Amino acid sequence: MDETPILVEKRAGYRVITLNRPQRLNAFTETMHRVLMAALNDAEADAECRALLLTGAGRGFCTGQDLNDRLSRGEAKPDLSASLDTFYNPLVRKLRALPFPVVAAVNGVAAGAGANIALACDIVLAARSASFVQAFARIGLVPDSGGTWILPRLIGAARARGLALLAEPLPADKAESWGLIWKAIDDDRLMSEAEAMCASFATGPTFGLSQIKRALDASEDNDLSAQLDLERDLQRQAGASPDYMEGVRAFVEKRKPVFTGRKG
Ligand code: T3D
Repeated sequence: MDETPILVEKRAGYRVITLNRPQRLNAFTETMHRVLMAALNDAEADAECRALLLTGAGRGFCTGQDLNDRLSRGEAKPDLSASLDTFYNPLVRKLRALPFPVVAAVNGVAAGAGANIALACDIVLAARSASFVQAFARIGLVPDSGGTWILPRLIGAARARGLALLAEPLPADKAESWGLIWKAIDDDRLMSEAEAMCASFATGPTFGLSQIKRALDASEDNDLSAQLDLERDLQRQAGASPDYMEGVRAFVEKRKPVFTGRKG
């Protein structure tokens, strides 16, 4: 079952990464973590890759840690902090830091760390049949993979507490109306919309987009004054990029810009 826990497809300017353990609703094993991280590093190192689409095979997106895998190792009292340090935390940091947009196409249930990995992506699209479950409380755990950080920021304290403590599924439409995700989409249109979005990002001003990611991430910790300084610094770099000049010229010449995505 685990021969290819991750599928990678190269498209023009972007990659599609599919979590591929459908019989377990794409729950994570250590092997899958390692293969996924290698795929993300490979995409990052490829100058032609300007966007990433993350989705799941079968009827689920991802249900977090594979609980069978943990039990089958016979670990009576596993140190879960080691699992977070080695796998989940580097994964969330990597997704946030990739220098291009990451789109999650949540094709089905996203539970436990699977939900929070989806929410760590820059744009979250979800099939209407999908749901988000902070399943951790059902097994005596704490939401991880950034869940306790991102939930209150996206949907406020009351809803974050409800989701985390009750561990009830949140349907995609409600996730959209709460502001947890960008958009819920009819199931049969999810992948085409997600691919169209990535194709558009793949011809976008990638360096500028990466600076937007940086600015928004930093705003979570900065006060207004520090953020104004950061915007100034990032704008200096963005304004020195060829894509800025191309964007301005294209506007004035009333044509579509042709962006290189490069910094300089
Ligand atoms: O441990 C560490 O390293 C620390 C890090 C922890 C991070 C975490 O993510 S902890 C949270 C782990 N995840 C969960 O607790 C979710 C477990 N899954 C579920 O609660 C349910 O599967 C769902 C509510 C998500 C979906 O339910 P349903 O009824 O649609 O599907 P199902 O029948 O439960 O699942 C289908 C199959 O996938 C089933 O196998 P079977 O019976 O057909 O052989 C089920 O056991 C398997 N499966 C689903 N999720 C997992 C899983 N097997 C192992 N681990 C899973 N996480």
